[in-house]
Amino acid sequence: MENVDGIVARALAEFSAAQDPASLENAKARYLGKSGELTAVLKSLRALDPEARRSAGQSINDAKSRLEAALDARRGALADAKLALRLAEESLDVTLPGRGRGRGGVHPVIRTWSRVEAIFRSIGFNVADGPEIESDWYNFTALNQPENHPARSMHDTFYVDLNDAQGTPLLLRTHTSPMQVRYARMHRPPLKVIAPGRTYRVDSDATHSPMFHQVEGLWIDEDVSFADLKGVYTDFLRRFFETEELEVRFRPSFFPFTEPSAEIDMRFESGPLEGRWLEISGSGQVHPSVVRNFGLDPERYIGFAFGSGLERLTMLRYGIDDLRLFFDGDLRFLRQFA
Ligand code: 2NL
Repeated sequence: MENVDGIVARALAEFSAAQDPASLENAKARYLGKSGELTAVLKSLRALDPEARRSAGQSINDAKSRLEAALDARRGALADAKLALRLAEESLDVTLPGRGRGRGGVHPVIRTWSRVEAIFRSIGFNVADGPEIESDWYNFTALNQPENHPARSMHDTFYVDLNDAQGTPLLLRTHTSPMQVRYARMHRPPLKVIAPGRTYRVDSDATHSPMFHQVEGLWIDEDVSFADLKGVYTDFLRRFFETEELEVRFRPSFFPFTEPSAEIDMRFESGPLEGRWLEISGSGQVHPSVVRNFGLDPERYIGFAFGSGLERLTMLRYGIDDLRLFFDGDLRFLRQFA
């Protein structure tokens, strides 16, 4: 039947012209579908006599098989082409050099923090860590700073729009002392602890940042004296700055939580800062009321505390002259410590 050969020829041409599976399946429907051309021819056989119908049916079934085979081949070819395209597009050049990972560095203030911890641990101090959001009792009241104390003013302290379970205001701690109060109330003497950490005050200029780092130290026992404070702190400074050529002096001062109180000054006997007295820490004998707030009898227990700025220690150790460098995030500065 010449008719069938013509249909087969057109179908094969359309199959190989199909560029994607959808057009291929559409082409298939036009020839082999319910109302496809070949299907129509098959239906027309009903009009023929049995003899003619058999031979015509045979050739149509052969034609169908050829078309099915061609379809399968074309489906496979399209799938292969699609895969080849994807492989080409998504190919990886495994010989390219890696992008690498940027190496981080430890911030200079955090370096100081670690050094301070290591030095104090080595002479038997524990390290305490606690909340940066504090109640005003731990931050002020327990430290002998009563309700009308100026340090409690909104101008000096960041208050949080929340109260604690007792209804007293919460605030960002202005020093790490509240942690030492917590520690003292949780442990029995001898108390020998430092509390390094972030602290906050409403203050921002060339020499003050609203967030800064402090380390406080506390040693309480039955017979801890100012001589111990001087010994411990001098040893700390000499080890921190890695020099024995360092002098320390105490100057009378005032803090609400210590009595007597002293400013600690230090002086290098050599180097670029040679001979200049530098203020390095506040300190004093812990006030009897504060010892009582530790839950201890001030007639029996006595000791000292000090508070030093980690930024200040870092600036002196590395010769940094501007506090703001610590907080700008300038990599040209930070990389020098990586
Ligand atoms: C300063 C002053 C100081 C303390 C901190 C302290 C802590 C407790 C009890 C008593 Cl729990 N005192 N800390 C004492 C004296 C001075 O720091 O201006 N530092 C930069």
